Amino acid sequence: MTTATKVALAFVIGAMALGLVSLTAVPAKAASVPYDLYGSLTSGWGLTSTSETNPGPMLSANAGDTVTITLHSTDGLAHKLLIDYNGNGVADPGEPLSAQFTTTTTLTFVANQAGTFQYLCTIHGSAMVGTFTVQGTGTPAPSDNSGTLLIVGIILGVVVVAGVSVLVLRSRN
Ligand SMILES: [Cu+2]
Repeated sequence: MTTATKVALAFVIGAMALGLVSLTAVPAKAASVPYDLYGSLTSGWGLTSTSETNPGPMLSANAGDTVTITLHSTDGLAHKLLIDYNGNGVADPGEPLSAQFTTTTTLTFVANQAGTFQYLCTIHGSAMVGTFTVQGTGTPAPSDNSGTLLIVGIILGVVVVAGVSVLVLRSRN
């Protein structure tokens, strides 16, 4: 094996190692986060029908996750869940808001803002509140782009390694 071949081989092994590193560096795909949330005017919110408190349980997600909250009214009264991003107590455009429900309904939204927020029933206000926390930057790369970014990164790496290898081989002739 010539020295040039050894150098080229070393670069190839290096490129494979870089590829492995870039594989592990790809961020986790956005997850689906399901919750069941039970509510009543006199008891507040709970993850089960028998554990309602006010304030209710802390709900959490990572930025970019799709959150699905299955809502249940345990007192037969009408409720309406709001994730109150700006904390003003009323539903604003862009804030997740469920349909009004007396039995059950489902609220699905993408957790696109990082931070700690209050959730509440817009009908019963401070009698039915809780905390919703979103970890992360709030501007995650779309999950379906990570594969493309990885491939582009590997191609760039191979091109750079090939170029350097050619230069090294030429310098030895
Ligand atoms: Cu309510």
